[in-house]
Amino acid sequence: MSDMEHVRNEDPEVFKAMEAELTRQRDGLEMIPSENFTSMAVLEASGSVLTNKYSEGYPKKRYYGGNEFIDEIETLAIERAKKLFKVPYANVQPYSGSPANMAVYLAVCKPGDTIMGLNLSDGGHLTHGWKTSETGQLFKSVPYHVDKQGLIDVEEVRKLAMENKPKLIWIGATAYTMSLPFAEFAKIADEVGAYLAADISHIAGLVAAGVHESPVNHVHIVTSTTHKTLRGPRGAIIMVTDKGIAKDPLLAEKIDKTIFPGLQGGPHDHTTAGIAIALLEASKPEFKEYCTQIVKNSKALAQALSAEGIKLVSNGTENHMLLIDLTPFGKGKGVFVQEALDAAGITTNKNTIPNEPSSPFYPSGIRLGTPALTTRGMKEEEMKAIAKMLSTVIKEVKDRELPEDKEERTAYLAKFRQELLSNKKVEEIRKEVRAMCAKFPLYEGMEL
Ligand code: DSN
Repeated sequence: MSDMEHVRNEDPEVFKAMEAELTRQRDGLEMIPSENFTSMAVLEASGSVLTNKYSEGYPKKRYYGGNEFIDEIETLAIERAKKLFKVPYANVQPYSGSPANMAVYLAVCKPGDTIMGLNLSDGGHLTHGWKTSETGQLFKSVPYHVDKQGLIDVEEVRKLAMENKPKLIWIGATAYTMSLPFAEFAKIADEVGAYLAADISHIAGLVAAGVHESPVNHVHIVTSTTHKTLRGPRGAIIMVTDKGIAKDPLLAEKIDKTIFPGLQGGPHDHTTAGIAIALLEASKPEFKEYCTQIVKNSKALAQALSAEGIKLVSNGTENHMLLIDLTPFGKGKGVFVQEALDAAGITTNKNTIPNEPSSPFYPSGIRLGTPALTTRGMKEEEMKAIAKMLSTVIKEVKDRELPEDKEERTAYLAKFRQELLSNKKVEEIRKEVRAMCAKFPLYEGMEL
């Protein structure tokens, strides 16, 4: 019997795409560092009857009846988050990372206030004040950068903070491979009287497992998505630390009010249940082993790629992520490498690099990570083999040049994609990828 027999019977079109997506996840190497595979328990909760309920409000303070079991679930999620991250307060209702971060702004800033975050092409996130995000338009954004070694330039942060006296400083990243300097940022934020918020979306699992330093003793607020290294469903958490409550005893209350009724309506209770389960899973000794292996894999991959002559931003990694710098081959090569790797069954994403010489749509880097591969059980041995595959594909397309003219670009890329379909080297790597994936089954027994 299919696990999705009702979808199959009622909507064959959606079913077909779902089936193809399961096959894609099973047969390929998932190397986008912000993606992962949840446990079956998280998956079951996410697709459960909890999606039927309205629960506006918070446990025991709802605007709808019939919430006694939802209250139990949300309370479990909150208590588990507090225990795992050692914080006095958690809100598990944000729909995802961007609304969670927006709630932080609205709880501690007024439109027009100055804020600071890591510049996008230096590895920062859109919601940390980038100009095309509302966060860069509603607030006066002063971005900070990485230095020549690719490390966050703490001296620049200090200088900019002294000059601009921000209300809020973000520490966190989406494309940063080194450990985050929470203590240094805390000194700066305290000196200028700013709120310090850590967005640990990428490293939440590593923090929970003690594999990356926790920001909790240094910052006032912590935000995180729940679906990356934490292996939960697609959602987010906002936490306030003791330091945050000491700065403003009403901070937790303000954040609750900003999430609901300020920004959101009914929480996604099926997601809340998935978050509760993921937090329980993350408190187990196996999760510590898992996160330790993520970083070992990442380091093994970095070492093997460097041995293949592939340049990495900051020359390596201290977390789950690597950022390949393709500029030794020219600028804007990320699109060719991402497309060619896709054709080979290796999913990554093109990404800007510090001092990006091209543009965010045609950037010069490739971002990759090991959380999803590690979930499948892959170890250092596989990382060495994958480094060779990556290097072969990169070298196969490194001489491609993007036409300057926009229309020519589109036509050139369409032709490039077509050519990839009959590229022998890419085809060989595709076979190797399939063979490796077959040794590390994903969602065994799940039938669509
Ligand atoms: N889109 C996420 C990532 O890939 O890092 C961040 O929001």
